[in-house]
Amino acid sequence: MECSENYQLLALRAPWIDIMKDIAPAVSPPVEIGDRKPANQAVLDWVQDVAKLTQPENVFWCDGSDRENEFLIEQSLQQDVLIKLNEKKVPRSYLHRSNPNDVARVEQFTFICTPTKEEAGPTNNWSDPAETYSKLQEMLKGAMRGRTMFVIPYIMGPPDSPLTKVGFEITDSKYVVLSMRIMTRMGEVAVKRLGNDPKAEWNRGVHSLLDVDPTRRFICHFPQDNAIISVGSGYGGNVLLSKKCLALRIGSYLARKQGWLAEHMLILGVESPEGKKHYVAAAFPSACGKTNFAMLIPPKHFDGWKVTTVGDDIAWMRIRDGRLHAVNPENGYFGVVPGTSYKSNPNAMKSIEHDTLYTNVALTDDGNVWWEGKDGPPPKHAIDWKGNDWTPDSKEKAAHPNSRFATPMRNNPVLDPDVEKGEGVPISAIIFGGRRSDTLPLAFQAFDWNHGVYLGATMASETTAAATGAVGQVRRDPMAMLPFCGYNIGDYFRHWIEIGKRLSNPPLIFNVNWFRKGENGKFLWPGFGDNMRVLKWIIDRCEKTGGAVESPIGWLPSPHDVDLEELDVEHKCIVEILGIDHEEWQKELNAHKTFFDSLGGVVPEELLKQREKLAARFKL
Ligand code: GTP
Ligand code: SPV
Ligand code: MN
Repeated sequence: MECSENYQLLALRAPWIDIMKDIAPAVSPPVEIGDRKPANQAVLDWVQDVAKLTQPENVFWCDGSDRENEFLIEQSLQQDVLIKLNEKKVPRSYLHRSNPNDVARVEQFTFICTPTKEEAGPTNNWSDPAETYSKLQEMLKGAMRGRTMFVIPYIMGPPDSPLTKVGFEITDSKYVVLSMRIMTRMGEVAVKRLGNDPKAEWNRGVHSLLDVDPTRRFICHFPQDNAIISVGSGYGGNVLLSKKCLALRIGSYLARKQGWLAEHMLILGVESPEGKKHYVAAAFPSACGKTNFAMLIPPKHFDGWKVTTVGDDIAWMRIRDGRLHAVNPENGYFGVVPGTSYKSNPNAMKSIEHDTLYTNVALTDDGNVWWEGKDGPPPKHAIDWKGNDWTPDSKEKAAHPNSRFATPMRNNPVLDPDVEKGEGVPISAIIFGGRRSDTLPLAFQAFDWNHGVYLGATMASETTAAATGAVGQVRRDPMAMLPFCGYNIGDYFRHWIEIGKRLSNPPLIFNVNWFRKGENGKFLWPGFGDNMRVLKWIIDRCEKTGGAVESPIGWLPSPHDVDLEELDVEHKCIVEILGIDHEEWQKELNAHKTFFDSLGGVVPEELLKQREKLAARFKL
């Protein structure tokens, strides 16, 4: 059989078409695979309880070894969970298709189950813990019959960091096991870190695909128990419980209790030609440019400048010597595929050329992957993300707009050398940014910490395909944490203010917007590598060498404060994107008020005062 036909055939056997077949049949591992039980009695008891409830055919204890991984890949290929890609074009890489009803995070079915509704606050869905446990237990009864129950030990954070947390995820999805091996430090390292103390703290995560029915899809967090239960989904953000569930929702809850910060932020290093290095952390909402910014390649004009990646999605930050220090709790990137190209993000392209697990991209006839925005012309024929024939004339997209890659961070050619440093990297600047077609200028700097907290708290962004629901609607997304803050947002703001008081050397706080549009509806700013120009201004401000003018909203760079050398953008566009329009800002100010009012009295006094001061500065 021709290679091309082979790939088409595989594509047509997408598992969700065959409704009679169980979507996750059990595997029968040979001896010495799947049998390495940890010794900790609390883990053993918990696994036994979950097994009693879900009744799997067998229990598979994951150790993260190569042999285990090879076995699970082979089983996944046999069960059509994965399609092997062309070994020459994308070595050791695979394509997974999730159910078309299950392609993004489901915020409306995500719950914070604290003892009281007030603890979850006005921005979270809340449900009563006892009722929710009992509802989920009902759904999980016998849910793993005929399936294998995998037990995944993992840690979040570098092995020698004081912030590092142990988690165990139980799942009946092989895709989850394979992804967790990329995204976390999995296996022995976690078992060792946990040790034998049955009272040691660790996160309990239970996931079952059930029957991938959207009406039985719930992502529930029990912060007071350090526990997560996720049912009915097989999509990354809903099921890789290490990531949004533990590192952000439970993480932010623990962070407040323990006096640190768990944030939806990239962390990058930026080194000048003279060898002076700064680290910055940036919070942009989902699909708003974190991965791209974290891997930025400076334009030619910035010869000698180097950007390195510590993390692309999550930062855990603690205070050390009066400064914020950040670690990336993850071990891999679960990044947006569409729009990724050698032109926009060469480092991401190099990262995903091999050893990558793709979800919901298109498959070409020669076994390669394709997506909208990839370099070169589209293929004449491909199989789209749903498994259907696709040609450039098709009305539908070949790759889902929220198709993703999972790739080990080790694949990144610009991985920062200090990524494993347990104490973290010192943060010189924090950047907030959203996707705003109007109002928000390219960049500005907060006057001080509390003003910076206000910028974060009032951030807004146009919604994207990363979550189900309408795309392109402006919504307030404080600190890019709206879907990820595991407790009351008012307490979260207060926690930020308190952290500021404890910092003798706080990072400067900035706001950026790569997405402002001109009258013709086109982006005014080229973005991507050219964002280095803004980053350089930010570094100059940290070094106290950069210029800016005082404006009502903060310190604004003038055109001559930003290095625009060799940039092919008309001067009038530069003036437009750097400037602020007082009428637009009146609306923005009103929107801030509406947002704060909608939170029902939880907003700290300091931030209400910041709004008044902002309004007053416009009246001067
Ligand atoms: P999550 O993984 O969902 O948290 O997203 P992220 O913040 O890491 O977003 P990512 O970097 O993957 O970017 C998402 C989309 O924004 C991609 O389609 C990018 O091509 C696009 N994008 C990123 N940076 C820029 C930029 O500077 N300008 C423009 N116009 N688009 C950008
Ligand atoms: C996001 O949506 O912010 C992501 C992708 O980083 S997911 O892990 O699916 O949530
Ligand atoms: Mn994210």
